[in-house]
Order: sequence, then C-alpha cells, then structure tokens
Amino acid sequence: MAGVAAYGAFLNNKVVASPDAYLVDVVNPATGEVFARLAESAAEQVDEAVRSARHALEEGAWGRMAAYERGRLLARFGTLILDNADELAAIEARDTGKPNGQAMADIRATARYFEFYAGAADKLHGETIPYHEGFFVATEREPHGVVAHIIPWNYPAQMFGRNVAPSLAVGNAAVVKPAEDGCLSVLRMAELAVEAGFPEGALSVLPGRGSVTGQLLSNHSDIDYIAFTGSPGVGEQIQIAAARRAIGCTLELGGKSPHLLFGDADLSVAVPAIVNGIVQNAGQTCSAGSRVLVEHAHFERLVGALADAFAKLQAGTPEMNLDTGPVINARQRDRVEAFCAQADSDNLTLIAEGSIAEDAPKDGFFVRPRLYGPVDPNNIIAREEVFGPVLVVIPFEDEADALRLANDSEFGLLAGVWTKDGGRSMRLARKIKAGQVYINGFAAGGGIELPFGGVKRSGHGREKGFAAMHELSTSKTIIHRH
Ligand code: TAP
Repeated sequence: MAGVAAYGAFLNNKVVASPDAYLVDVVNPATGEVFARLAESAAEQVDEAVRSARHALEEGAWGRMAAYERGRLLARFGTLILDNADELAAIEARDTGKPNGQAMADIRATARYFEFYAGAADKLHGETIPYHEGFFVATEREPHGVVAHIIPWNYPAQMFGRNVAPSLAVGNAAVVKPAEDGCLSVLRMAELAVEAGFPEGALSVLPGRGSVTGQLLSNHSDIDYIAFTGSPGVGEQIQIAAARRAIGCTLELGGKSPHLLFGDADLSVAVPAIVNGIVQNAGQTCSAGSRVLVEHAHFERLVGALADAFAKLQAGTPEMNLDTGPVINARQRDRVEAFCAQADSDNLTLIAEGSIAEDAPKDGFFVRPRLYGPVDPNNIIAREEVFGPVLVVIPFEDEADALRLANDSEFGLLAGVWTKDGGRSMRLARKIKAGQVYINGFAAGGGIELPFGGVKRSGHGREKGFAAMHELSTSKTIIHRH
C-alpha cells in the first residue's frame, strides 16, 4: 500500500521483516484509516528470538553482566524514553487514539518503570538460613531465563515498561509479543534499548496476531516463563501452555472492580476519582472501577453527583484532548455497544450519558460514556468486563451488604472504599477479595512501586514494585558443608 509505513520484528537489535510475511493493517482508531502495516512474526522469527535470548543468557554479554550494570542500562533506557517522549507520545496517541495528555502521561509512566527498576536491580538478594553445625546455607535469586511477555493494546508503552523493566532488572532475556493493535511505541522503544546499550538477545519484539505469533511463542519449547496480560479466555490457554511444560506464568486478566460509596464519603474527591476510574482510556483499563455500590439511604444525592459529572463527559480525537478518546478498534466498539443494547432491552435506566465531540471523525471508533442504574447485580452488564466507558450503579443497604456485593464477582483486581469511618474502611479493606484496595482514593493501575495483580478470575502473580522482581525470578538454595 503506497505511503503506508511497514514495520517488522525487532531481533538481534535490528528491526527485520521477512519479505513473504503476512501483513497486519494498523488502523488509527480516531479516524478508521490504515496508516501502517506490520509484518507478522512467523515460526522462523519466534525461533530466532528465543534462540538469541538463550544465547544472550548462556554465552553472550547479558548473562555475565553484574546486577548494577543492568541497572545502569535500565537507567539510560529510562532517560532515553523521556528524551524521546514527544515522539513516543505521538506514536502512542495515533496507534491507540488516546488523548494526547494521556499518551504523554503513559510515556512518562513507562520511563518511571525503567527508573524504578534501574535502582532496584542490585537490591534483589537472598537470605542465609541457620542449619546444622558444619553447614552454611544461603538462598540466591536467579532469573527464570527466557521470558515470554505477551501484552495487550490498552496501554502498550506502559505494559512494555511494567513487564520488561523488572524482567531485565533481574537478568531475564525478554521476548515481547505486543498486541497487533498497539505495538508501534514498543518497536520504537526497542530501538532506544539498543542506544541505551542492551546487548543482542536481551530484548526482542515479535509483532503479529495472537492466534499466530502469540501461540507460537507461548507454546515454544525453550521458554522458561510466561507473563501474560489480557483476556481471561486467552489467559486460560496460556496457563495450559505453561502447565504442559511445568513452567511458571503470571496472569493479569482484568476485572469488574467495585467502588463502595457510603453516605459520609467526601464527594468532592470521590466523584472525580470514580468517573476518571472508568472513563480513563475509554474504560479499557483492567483495573477500571466499573461497578459503583451506593448506600441506598443516600442514593439520590450520591448518584445525582455522578450523573452531573457523566453528562459533561466528551469523547474526541487525541488532538482534542478531551475526557476520553475512541476505543481501540471496530470490534471493541461493537462489543461495548452490544452491552449497552442489551442494557436497553433489559429496560435498565440510563441515568446519564456523555457525548462524542461534534467534529470527531465519523469513522472513528467513539462510544458515549454511560451511567446505568439501579442495576440488578445479576445483570450481565454488572458481571462482565465491558472494557468501555460504562459504569453501573448498584444500591446496598449496609456494610455487610456492600461487602457481599463487592465480593459477588468472578473477578478480584481492585476496589475503592469511600467513607470517613476509619474502622469501617479497614474492616472492608481486609475482607474484600481483591489484589489492591484503595481507601478514599482510586487510581486505576496507578503506582509503579505498589504490588499489583488479582485474585480469582483476575489472575495470579504480582506485577510492579519489588513483587514483580520476585515473580520474575526464582530461588536457589546453596547448602555448603564445611
Ligand atoms: P486478548 O486476545 O487476550 O489479547 C491480549 C494479548 O494476547 C495480545 O497481545 C494478543 O495478541 C495475545 N493473544 C491473543 N490470542 C492469543 C493466543 N491464543 N495465544 C497467545 N497470545 C494471544 O485480548 P483482546 O481480544 O485484545 O481483548 C478482549 C477482551 O480482553 C477485552 O474486551 C477486555 O475485556 C480484555 N482485556 C483485558 C486486558 C487487561 S489489561 N487485563 C487487556 C486487553 C483486553 P493480538 O491482540 O495481537 O491478537
């Protein structure tokens, strides 16, 4: 296609594309236009990435590098990401449709991952263990080896940072399979990794469809660990692929995260945080707060405040920099609209809805933010992850009822508790089944330093903070009889 840039795999520190590769169209979600094509990584490129990663670990410079030296490279990489933030944010905004401000915030957060793990690289250590007379026993942390990182399209740059920074910090060789809908910033950052000084094989990037490249990578016989972020359905396949070879995996599979909004909450803080928590990134955030449980006795006042905020929301192009951009593709738009059509046919009350900016391109994948309620907790829209800017309101009677509803979900990623009663918030925080509980605050996915991950169908394993370094490494016990 004339005038359309072509991208390929990043292997052995170069972008390469095989001439007979299947080409994936890259579509601008704000306009619906194809602006680039990706050469899909086939078996040959997947094999080469894994071979090169193994070589880097066992014979190359990477496996011999001291932890502080890896940290230095990560620090340089973080600086290069910041130095190139304007370019990277522009790539991210065009590829995903995010408002420009959000795209820039994402790139800065990506750099923060490299900064955090640069400092942490030489601070992961084992312990000494008292044992019998005549023995000295110590544990060491070791990298898993070749790690497949399969990441989604909702925050391509941040997901790259979240996965790759701790993985490289502990000394793994990372083979990344970005989503076909969000891999251009990842490919550009891979080039910056060369500038930072990472040796060949430490990092590879394999664009391509999940059903082809993703499957080839996750079933490869020479990978040592899989870190996956995406849908529960594919997560299940990843778990099975890992189980077949008895290797470990981390699954981060999204959620249906609740807010528990009590009558005594400070609405000046709660309302913007709750609204932002579902509208940010057009609701395509694994930790989006997509259910708001509202104290029945204060229903009108609490929901009225949310409705006022929702009615003002606007979706538009990255350049318009409004509350939200489009969703990622036509399939995702149709999925969100199908949930809303079902809500209408179930006669759910649409309490408030936002709008699409008048001059937004008609072929962009925009959806209006919507607030529904009161919604029966068993309705499909209250149970399934919509992955769109759709918030449902569910009333509760008392603290026990709020807790029961919060835990009445197959997911368990995040929760937000909004009350001035400190005893109540701590009781709830301890009993809510989720990986993270915010009290009087909510930042979907926020906090690079804070362990993050799910329970139940939201997955297992922890990302971010030091927890990610433990997850991405293993322990060896050395028993020395002297
Ligand atoms: P997935 O299909 O799960 O995509 C996530 C990643 O896995 C992408 O890189 C994808 O590649 C890859 N993949 C797909 N099939 C694979 C397979 N069989 N083996 C190995 N890798 C595979 O998610 P989606 O279809 O893009 O989104 C569907 C729903 O998943 C969303 O509506 C949302 O509910 C949920 N989701 C959750 C998250 C988070 S952060 N938890 C993120 C995205 C989506 P390609 O995309 O290139 O095919």
